[in-house]
This record gives sequence, C-alpha cells and structure tokens, in this order.
Amino acid sequence: KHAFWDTQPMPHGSRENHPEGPIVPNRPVEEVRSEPYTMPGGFEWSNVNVGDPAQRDELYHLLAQNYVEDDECLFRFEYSQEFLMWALTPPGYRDDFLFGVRSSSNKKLVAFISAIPAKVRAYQNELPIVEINFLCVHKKLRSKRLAPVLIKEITRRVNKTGVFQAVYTAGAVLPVPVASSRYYHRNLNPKKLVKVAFTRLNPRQTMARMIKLYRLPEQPDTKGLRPMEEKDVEGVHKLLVSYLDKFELKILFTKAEVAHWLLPREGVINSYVIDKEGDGIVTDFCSFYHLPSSILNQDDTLFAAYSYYNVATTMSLTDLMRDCLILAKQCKADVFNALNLMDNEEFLKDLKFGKGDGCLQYYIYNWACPEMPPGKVGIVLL
Ligand code: NHW
Ligand code: EN5
Repeated sequence: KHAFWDTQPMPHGSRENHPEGPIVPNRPVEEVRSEPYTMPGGFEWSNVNVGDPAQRDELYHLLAQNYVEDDECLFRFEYSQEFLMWALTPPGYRDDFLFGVRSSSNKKLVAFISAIPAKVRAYQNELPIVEINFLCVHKKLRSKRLAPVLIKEITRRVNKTGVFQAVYTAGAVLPVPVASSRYYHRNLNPKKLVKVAFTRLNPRQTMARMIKLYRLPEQPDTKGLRPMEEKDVEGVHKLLVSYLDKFELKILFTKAEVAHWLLPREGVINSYVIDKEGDGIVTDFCSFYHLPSSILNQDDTLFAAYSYYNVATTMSLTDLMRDCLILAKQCKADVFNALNLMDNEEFLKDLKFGKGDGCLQYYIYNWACPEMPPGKVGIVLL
C-alpha cells in the first residue's frame, strides 16, 4: 500500500510484535553510504544557509506558497523568517542537515527538508535523535516521488553522524504512529474567525453572544507573572526537566536548549515565569509560539498562538493557561491552539477550547515501542 514507507524501518501493522529497540540495528558510521542519492535529471541538492538573509527568504517563500494546508485548503502555514531562524538553529544544528533541491536551470529552490539534533527519552530509553520538520515539495513537482528521495538523503546524512533514530510529526497517517493527538482551538477574536471561516456561528447563536462567550479580562490575573529573561534559564530548566519526567516520550533539554527554545523572541516565542521571591526559583511557567496562516481566498492573515511548554506548581494549570490566553490576545493572536497532549486535557474544556478538524500523528523513525495515549507525550514540535 505504501511503496516507500513499507520499505522503511518502522513498525508495520501491529506495534506489539517488535521487542523495544531499533528496528534495523545501528551501524558503524563507515558502513553508511558516502554518496548522496541521485536526483532526477534537472535537479540538484543544495544546502540552505538560514543565517543568510537571501537564502532564508527563498526558504520562507517556498514554505509560504507550498507548505501545510488544512483539509479544505482555506489556510496555509506561514512561518516567519525570524521563526525559521529560531526553529533551525538550536544548539548543535548542522548546515548539512538543512537542505533542499534546486532546479538546475534557474537555481530556484523547489524542495526542502530539515533535521535538528536533540536527545529524547522514549519509555526507559535515552536516545540521540534528530527532529525532522519542514519537508516540502513545490506544488508543481508533487507526486513525482521526490519526497522519498529527500527522506532517504536526510537519513543518510544523519546516519553519517552516528544517529539512527528520528522524531517527527505529521497530519498524515503513515506507518506507524507512536501517538496520535488532536488540535483544539480557543477563539480570541470571534469577528475575525467567523469572517475568515475558521469557525462559524451556530444556528441559534448571534455574534454578540459569541463575543460574550469568549470575552477575557484585559490583564492576566496572576501577580508576578512576567516575561522570561536570561537570568531565569536555570530556574526554568529545573522546573521543566522535572515536570517532563512523568511523560513517556520527552525531550531531554540541556540548559543551552532551554535558553534557545524558551527565551522570548518578538513575534516568534513568548514565555512567562513566576519567580515569587526573586531568588531564581521558578515555580510556574507558560509559553506559546506564533505561527500565522495565510488565508487563501482572502488577502489576509490569521494570527495564531500555539501552546508550547507549560508548568504550574503554585496554581492550577487552568488558571495559568487562562492568563496565557490573555497574554496571547495582548500579542494580537486571533486564536490560541493546543494539542491534547501533556496535561492539556485538564484545561481545554474549562477554558472553552473547541475540537479542531486536524490531528497530529507522532512518529519515531527506526524505533519499536508500544503506542502511547496523547497524555503521555511530552514533546511539542514546531
Ligand atoms: S509534516 C509536513 C509535511 N509537509 C507538507 O505536508 C507540505 C505540503 N506537502 C508537500 O510538500 C512535518 C508534499 O505533499 C510532501 C510529499 C513533501 C509532503 N511525511 O514525493 P511524493 C514534516 O516535515 C509520503 C512523510 O510523490 P509529494 C515531517 C507518501 O506517503 N512521508 O509525494 C516529515 C508517499 O509514500 P508511500 C510523507 O506529495 C517527516 C510518498 O511520500 C508525507 O509530492 C519525513 C510520496 O512521495 C509526510 N508528511 O510530496 C519523514 N507526506 O510509501 C522523516 C507524504 O505512501 C523520516 N509522504 O508511497 C526520518 C528521516 C531521518 C531519519 C534519521 C535516523
Ligand atoms: C509539523 N510540525 O488541519 C506540523 N489545522 O484543527 C505539520 N482547523 O486549523 C502537521 N478545514 O478546526 C500539521 N476550526 C497538521 C495540521 C494542518 C492544519 C490543520 C486544523 C487543526 C485547523 C480549523 C480550521 C478549519 C478550516 C476548515 C478548525 C474550527 C475551530 C472551532 C473553534 C470553536 C469551537 C469549534 C471548533
């Protein structure tokens, strides 16, 4: 059924038949093929240096015009240039893991894929992995089996560094997810969301009622909740690492990674802490990233904030996340999105999130382990 995926080291059919561990054994690096896979005629491999504004601009446009859409093609993700810079240059990133395909004639960028290094724990096993993201093939080159070549080439380059597992998420169901989660949406701007058909009025609802239903205070309720700063890195690292320990699939963040992924960047990532005594001990933490979508049949943008990592210890997670909604609204987000993973089920209903029409599947490449419910997943990919 899957001409490509059926050849890959993934669980096929039932997950339960494999012993926990690699599906094909890890190999000595010298045995990994040294030659890049051959591109179909007229195309060539090209690393994309996102630190170079011109190349970053090319990547931005490839994705803005060809990346992920919802099932009715009303919206398309529009990752900003600053976001791409953040997403693709964490500690330990490598230039040769950020690459694409160019058309030989005019050198136009027509496809892309990325890997960034990380460490995860899956059940009891700690694994060096890469996170795969931003796989994209230009609309005019679809269904020509280019994606499998990109995937094989990134696998080869990653294997060459002695890494044999990867984590990725996708809306598509492929062989075989380790977990499956759902998107939920919290309306922050009813007029706009109805206008752009992100949501609609129920037959017995009026716009006035909808506005009242989703009204929020102007300011967060919690005293002492303030933007995260450099001096909070240690405290946030401690809090986050200990919180994530209860999940069966989680990132093992270093301090440098906490600094990279969580320090605020305008229009990209917002993080807030409570350090009540001012002694560096962070007791509560919340964060969201900004991923707008272009609205395909209107000349407009949907501003969306996505729940990232959140930890509450001196208040309920629901109270913390209510403040998080208020802060996202202050940042001009039209909608606040969250997946039903980690402890998110705790607040979704109380805070008036509605179930979206999209799912997100979690995968671990070349690793067999039991499937887990979304509430055991402690990783959010961008
Ligand atoms: S998920 C977002 C993926 N991107 C998009 O949806 C953007 C819009 N779509 C496109 O650009 C986040 C194209 O449709 C793509 C497929 C490029 C998706 N993952 O070239 P063909 C990520 O970036 C399979 C994996 O003809 P196309 C995660 C499909 O099932 N495979 O199709 C990426 C079929 O295989 P099959 C996907 O439409 C993780 C084959 O591609 C897929 O022109 C990558 C058809 O290829 C998807 N999202 O291009 C895996 N969508 O066996 C990393 C379709 O069924 C693995 N396919 O015949 C790990 C590697 C590293 C390991 C290191 C140890
Ligand atoms: C790799 N890191 O489908 C990520 N979004 O629900 C790539 N739906 O926005 C994989 N269809 O439900 C990404 N409104 C996979 C997701 C792709 C994008 C996607 C969904 C997630 C989405 C919206 C708009 C639907 C438009 C028509 C949606 C209804 C919300 C409403 C809020 C109020 C209460 C009822 C529901």
